[in-house]
Amino acid sequence: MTRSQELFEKAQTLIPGGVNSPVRACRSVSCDPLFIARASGSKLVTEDGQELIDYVMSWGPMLLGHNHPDVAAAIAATAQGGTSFGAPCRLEVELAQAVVDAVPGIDMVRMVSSGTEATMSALRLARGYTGRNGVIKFHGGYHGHADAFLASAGSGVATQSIPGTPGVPQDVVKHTLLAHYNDLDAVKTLFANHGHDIAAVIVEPVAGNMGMVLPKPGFLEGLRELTRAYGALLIFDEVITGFRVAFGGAQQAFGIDPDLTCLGKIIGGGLPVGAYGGKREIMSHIAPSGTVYQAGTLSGNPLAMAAGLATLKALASRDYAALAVRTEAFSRELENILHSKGVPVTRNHIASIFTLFFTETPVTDFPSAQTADSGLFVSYYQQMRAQGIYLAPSGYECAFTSFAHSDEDLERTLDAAKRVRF
Ligand code: KE4
Repeated sequence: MTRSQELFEKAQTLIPGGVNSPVRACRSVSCDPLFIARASGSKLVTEDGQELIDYVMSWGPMLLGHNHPDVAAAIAATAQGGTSFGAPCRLEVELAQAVVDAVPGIDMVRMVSSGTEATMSALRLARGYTGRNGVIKFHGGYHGHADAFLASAGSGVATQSIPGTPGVPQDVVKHTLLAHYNDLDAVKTLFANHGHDIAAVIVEPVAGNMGMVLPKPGFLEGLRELTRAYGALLIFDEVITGFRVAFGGAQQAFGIDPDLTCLGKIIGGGLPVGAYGGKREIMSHIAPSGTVYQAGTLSGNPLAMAAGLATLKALASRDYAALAVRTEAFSRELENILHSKGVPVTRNHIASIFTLFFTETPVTDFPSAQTADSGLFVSYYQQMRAQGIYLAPSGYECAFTSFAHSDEDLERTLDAAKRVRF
């Protein structure tokens, strides 16, 4: 047995499925998970000493690359003074300022410890602020695992083909209204029928949990107009896209002004940080300045704030456009290589994010993403992993490049793809 296999066997006796987050179990690709011992830059090293070129990048946080020296130094230095005080500290003010300075739609921000907490809190705020209960989300959209969002969710819910929302009361999800991504007419109909009970629309401005799907021209603008017309809030879930699609997020890239924005992943630099923020007039309803309650023991802890701050400081000077050009060319070449093997492939790309879907159908929503051939994906995943290329173990996730991926990494990945046999 390999060390990973030994650890996985033990883990399964102690942790449900042997993992602390379902998608890591690799069940949909019929593999055992690899246990990672350490990471640096674009590489992971397994407990068995195998080096992998990483395109999961901890599901998005590692845009600088793993174990960036500035981030590691900030964590080490801050830890000398303690890790969590349960009281205000300078670093949370500094990270709040960095987020407000970077994200156009955020005047005021509250730190939490995960993307789930961010979206859950943003929805509660929208409901408290509007006095309404309804929320519109999109099929295949994933906003973390808070009850209200586990209706037709993407990411691990879609990957595990979990039916419905086991464990979530119908009374909760009855307020969750669904439309297909990019289907503005369906949203118009929902507003026409329920408009004055809809507190918010929550949307990934670039979808990342049905695979990567771009908003069609006019879709985000249409959501902005509809929410304004009906007095509902527009919530951008930028947990993936924040600081990745652009330093100011997808809202900066697409020029949309949401009422609330949810962040996570990159703003923690690999430590647990989420955040929700938006217009001052709305955010001021959050306790203790307002009456909408939300709290957290480790929210704003200095260690996580230091990691996030060091990450944003380093990213502020990075050339996002150059990384986008490299990622576009790389993902296009991957698509061409797979096409040359006679398999159907459709590619979606923006910035440092892409997904290759094994289908000829253009992928613009969850149903079209579901036309992808999962057998081809599993074969591709397994053969690439055997050659040291670490992809997300699900067709409903994204591939992420980073500022640490070298030309050699990309070339080695293309060479591995050339060796894949279907
Ligand atoms: P967390 O609670 O996992 O920090 O964030 C939830 C979340 C919210 N919104 C979006 C758009 C997200 O993508 C996520 C989490 N993303 C998944 C993968 N796509 C995390 C990986 C996992 O669940 O293990």
